[in-house]
Amino acid sequence: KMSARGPQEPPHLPALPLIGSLLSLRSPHPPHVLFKELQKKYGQTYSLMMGSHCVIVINQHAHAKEILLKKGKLFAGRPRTVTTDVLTRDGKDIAFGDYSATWRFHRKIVHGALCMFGEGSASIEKIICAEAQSLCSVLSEAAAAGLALDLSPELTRAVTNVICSLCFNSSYHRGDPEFEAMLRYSQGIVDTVAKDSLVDIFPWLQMFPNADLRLLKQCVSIRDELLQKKYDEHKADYSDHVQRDLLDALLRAKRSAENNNTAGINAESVGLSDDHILMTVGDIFGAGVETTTTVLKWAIAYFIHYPQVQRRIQEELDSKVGEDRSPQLSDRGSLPYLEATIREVLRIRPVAPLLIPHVALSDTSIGDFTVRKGTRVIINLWSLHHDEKEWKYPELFDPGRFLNSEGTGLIIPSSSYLPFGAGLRVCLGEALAKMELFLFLSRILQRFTFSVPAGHSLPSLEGKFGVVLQPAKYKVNAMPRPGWEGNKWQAC
Ligand code: HEM
Ligand code: PLO
Repeated sequence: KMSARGPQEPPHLPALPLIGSLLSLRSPHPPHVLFKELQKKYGQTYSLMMGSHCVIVINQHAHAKEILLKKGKLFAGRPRTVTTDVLTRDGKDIAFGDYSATWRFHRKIVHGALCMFGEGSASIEKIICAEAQSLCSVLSEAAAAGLALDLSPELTRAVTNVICSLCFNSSYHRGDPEFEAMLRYSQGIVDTVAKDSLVDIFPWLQMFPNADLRLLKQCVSIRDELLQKKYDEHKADYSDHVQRDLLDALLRAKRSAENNNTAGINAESVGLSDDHILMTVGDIFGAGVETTTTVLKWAIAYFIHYPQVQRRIQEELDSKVGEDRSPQLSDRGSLPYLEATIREVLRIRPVAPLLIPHVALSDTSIGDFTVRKGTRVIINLWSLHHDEKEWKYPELFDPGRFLNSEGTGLIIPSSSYLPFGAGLRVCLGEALAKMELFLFLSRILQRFTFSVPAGHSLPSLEGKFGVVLQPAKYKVNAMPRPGWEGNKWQAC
């Protein structure tokens, strides 16, 4: 509905030529926090200039839903930036690629391949449970040695092996040099990519932009070599009759496009070039590793801060699953408190606090505000998830908000909650991520209690802003629960 005044420009931060609104964006806070603060002065929806680009920032769910759902197609574009172009060979991937037939086609293939893993002997559930079990064995060893443990490398390896099975039908052992290399390059990419669209203009990160770009290029070239190796191996023993993984699914689509060449459709024209395939797998692999690992690290950090939450999940596990078997996906319905906790972690520390920027594909509007074609739109999920009008004490970690008053069923108490985005650009891995979070967390909490090691301080809950919002490094004590001291081996 239009206001009496009719269409209007959104409030605008002061801007200067070349540097845009840089001077108004000086702040010790990370961008999502600053953008939330700026609402007080400019209102929930405002615009600013980043260099020569017009950007609209959204801090409320009504406008976010108008953009993602009601006008999803009008806002399905992605901006091109220097760093994402380096990562994705000029947007030949899904996440950073602009709206196009090729983008749609690749989403469809990935979606189909992920669904295919629902059934059969190599089902996603079995793959995840096997990795969760091997994670528990490592934790047992460390616990037996009484070590204060940085869980990050082992969580990453477990999550990597799940996505590695799905993408490449392979996995990594501890100490595998290829895995160690992957850990390093992926962190280098997380630290540097997508900074130029947002963060490059922030003074405190603009100190060494060239060093950042050099690091990014180095990391990307190591990643590309690894992807290329997997690709060559798959091409060498590809068969039309078996589809082992996502890469086979992409290769099959490519073969079939090549065989239909006569109809004027060829692999290049539908976007099935080698580059496109590599970049799509690179996206799924990268997203598959960095997102889920980050959420697991946040969850465990919060368990340490809120031991009563950890205890209540364990009580729920003890009464609904017991200790004679491991939790499985079919237990999800009977473990509402664990599910509520996962939802609360995704609310309080969203993986992608600014989503990925969207772009208006034609002249349009948001509420009463006019929006011109090409405008970049940043949806500040942080503001949605910490909106005081929608959430009581938004900084309080309280899984109970997601339970009904009897504590027996799950609810979504506010529409200001979009951890995976929504609409055409909604996360492709939502179902997979939720399965992983449930199976990993239920199994480790069945067997271990986490606490701060003597002499260490509590994990920081502040978060390091980047393409994903990661917790700072911390160490934990993993204490086997009564009955699990010997790490009973449990089948899936
Ligand atoms: C996009 C969240 C896990 C693959 C996104 C977006 C968010 C998100 C907020 C951006 C939506 C937008 O720009 O509007 C999450 C969270 C995860 C998670 C919270 C874990 C808890 C995964 C996993 C995969 C994945 C495991 C891989 C299988 C993708 C892809 C996109 C995406 C490919 C780009 C979609 C597009 O631009 O069309 N995700 N994600 N995500 N996610 Fe996830
Ligand atoms: C993570 C580092 C990898 O080396 C490359 C990579 C690919 C896809 C990206 C992912 C990184 C970070 C998280 C992203 C994902 C696509 C969708 C996902 C941005 C950079 C989210 C949360 O939106």
